[in-house]
Amino acid sequence: MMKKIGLVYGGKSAEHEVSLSTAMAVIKAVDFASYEVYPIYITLDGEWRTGPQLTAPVESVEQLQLIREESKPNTINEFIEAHNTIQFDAVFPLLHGTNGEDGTVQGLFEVLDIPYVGNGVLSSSAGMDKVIMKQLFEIAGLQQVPYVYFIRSEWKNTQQAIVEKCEQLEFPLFVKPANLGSSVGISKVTNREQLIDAVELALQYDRKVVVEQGIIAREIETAVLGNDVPQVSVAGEIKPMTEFYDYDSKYKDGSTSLVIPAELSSKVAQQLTDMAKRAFKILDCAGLVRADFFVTAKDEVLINEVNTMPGFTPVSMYPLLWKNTDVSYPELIDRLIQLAVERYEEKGQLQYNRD
Ligand code: G1L
Repeated sequence: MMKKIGLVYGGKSAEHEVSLSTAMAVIKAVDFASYEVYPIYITLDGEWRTGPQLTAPVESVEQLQLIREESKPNTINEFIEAHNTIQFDAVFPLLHGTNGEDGTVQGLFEVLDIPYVGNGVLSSSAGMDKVIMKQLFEIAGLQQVPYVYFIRSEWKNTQQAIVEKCEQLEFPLFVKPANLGSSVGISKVTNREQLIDAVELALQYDRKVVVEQGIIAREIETAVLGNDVPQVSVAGEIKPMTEFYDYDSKYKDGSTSLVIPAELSSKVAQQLTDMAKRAFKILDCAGLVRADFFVTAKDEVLINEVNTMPGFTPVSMYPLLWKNTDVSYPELIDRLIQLAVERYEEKGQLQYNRD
């Protein structure tokens, strides 16, 4: 039986273009003999546009930027109508940031009773808040870098005390808005004066700020795939390519290289696998997650964060880690769809009160 899948991409986000290229990559890889593929484009203005079934890969991204004769109000109806006629077996939320990976679009799919790929509402929103994530990791007994967090009103009322608490960590410190997937509003600081400026900047992006102790360590990542019994890939390393590697080169130039598999002792590799599974479990993840770690020169393993919607083109870390674990990109897509269907069916068997 042909499965019907919807790709939801675009979105009101700075990552609009990344989403489009990800949708292109998925379309290129998907087996058109097994799947009916339907495009669902969200414009930069937040308009939802559905297109006719795709029966072959598209030539260019422009073809994915579906156009409409006249603009309609309340366009989410178009998507709901499409589902009513098509009955998607699963939809892919290929979206970034607000309304994409923060759990809100997943909530829409829940309300509409549409099966979807990847993480649910809880893991998506918990994964978008760095502080909530750290607190859950703490409960799971996962080692991480020391940190301090606070909200805007606490900063206003007790700035001195917060600064002192931050200074109990070791400089350099990283100051980040708690609530963002991307790197805006993040600073590396080496003294009190910079710290105060950085906090003011971060508070422009979120009411909650986290200050983390900097660490000299290798950056190692693993890919997790599954639902109740997740599998973990080999580990990969993000290596700086220049000697003068710093915060800017990581986030701005892209001057890093990926080494897969990462060179690690079997003890560390085992620890990464175990920690990735525990992180997946404590966040109640589904489908997939990329788990990011620090490994120090003394082979201490600390969890940095998990990404519930990792980069997902064939040259992104997550798919590359699986490729090196003998799961090709098209197989990965099949597996994620299968996991979405399994999870939806299991949920359908639950009893709800007074329904
Ligand atoms: F649907 C999956 F598989 F769960 C999924 C969804 C979204 C995997 C990866 C992503 N990632 C992205 O959509 C993005 C980070 C490229 C957004 Cl622009």
